[in-house]
Amino acid sequence: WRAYLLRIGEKCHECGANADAKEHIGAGGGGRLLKVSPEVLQALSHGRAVVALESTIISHGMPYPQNLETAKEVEGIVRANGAVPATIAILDGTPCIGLSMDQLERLATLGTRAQKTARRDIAHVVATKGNGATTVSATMFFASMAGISVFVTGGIGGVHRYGESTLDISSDLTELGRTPVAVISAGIKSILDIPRTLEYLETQGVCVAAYKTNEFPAFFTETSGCKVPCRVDSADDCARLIDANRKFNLGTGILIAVPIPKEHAASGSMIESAIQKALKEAREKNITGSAETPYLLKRVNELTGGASLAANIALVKNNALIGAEIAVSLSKLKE
Ligand code: PSU
Ligand code: MN
Repeated sequence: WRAYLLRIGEKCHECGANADAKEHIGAGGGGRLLKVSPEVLQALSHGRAVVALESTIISHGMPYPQNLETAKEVEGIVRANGAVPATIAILDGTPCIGLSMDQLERLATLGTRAQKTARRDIAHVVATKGNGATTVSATMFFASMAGISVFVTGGIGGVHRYGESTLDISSDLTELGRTPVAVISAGIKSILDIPRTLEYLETQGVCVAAYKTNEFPAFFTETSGCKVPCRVDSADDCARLIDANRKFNLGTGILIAVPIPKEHAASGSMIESAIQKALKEAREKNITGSAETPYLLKRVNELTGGASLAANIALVKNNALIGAEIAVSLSKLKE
């Protein structure tokens, strides 16, 4: 393992080619703070396609062993489509970009004993040498630091229902407003307030694009009733969007929302009623803050007899396929 990336123009020890990774991730910058896996390091240093993956979905989003199987399969799909997967997590206080199979297994078996790590938790987890599973916000932060511009996940956080009084608004949204990484997701769950989430993203200056549709998808279902301002119809469309965002140094993220594949959309009304029940329970048990999303995911899966988990796994895999295509297309644009 090498803890830094090559500087621009520096020769790679393994293949002799000149590196074209951004200089700020060289030895003097973030590189010293991150542990980048050899495979990811090679790809980044040569401008090849890399896809960042989050780890809260592994520790808190799915039960063991489906979480480990899914994490491995998702990495396999990214590879099969020409990109290098970089799962991101903090292990023993060190942010790791790209995990080995052992590390992936460790995270999957730690489960909720790993700390759910959003941006606000990064300093704490590092300072205490803890194990942190990064949410979308923290994963975007580290991906950006390492020079990775495409990130695949299942769903992102949003404005919670009644967020206008609780102020429970996921830091994923503010991160999208300040970090130039494109996030490929299946939209947000209807456990959240979708219209308010889209309003909030607009305020944050985030480009929200829907893939092959005019409507923002609602995770388990293809539609939410909310229109998006931008439609993309191919990986190349997405790459051009990311490229334009970068050229103008907008500094903001991009949310690319990919609807769950038709054949996998579990019965919408069944899941919706489970969501209502889980929401009611969460309120009765006073489960709030960062504990709310993991609780709701777990309960909805129990209430739907596993149908929501199966749908979740299917959509993450679909996102991985499209995300890899986008990363490949982007790496060709950069050439
Ligand atoms: N939505 C899902 N599955 C998940 C998450 C969200 O369908 O696993 C995780 C992601 O890591 C996301 C985080 O970044 O939950 C948001 O948590 P919060 O609402 O506490 O910001
Ligand atoms: Mn929250």
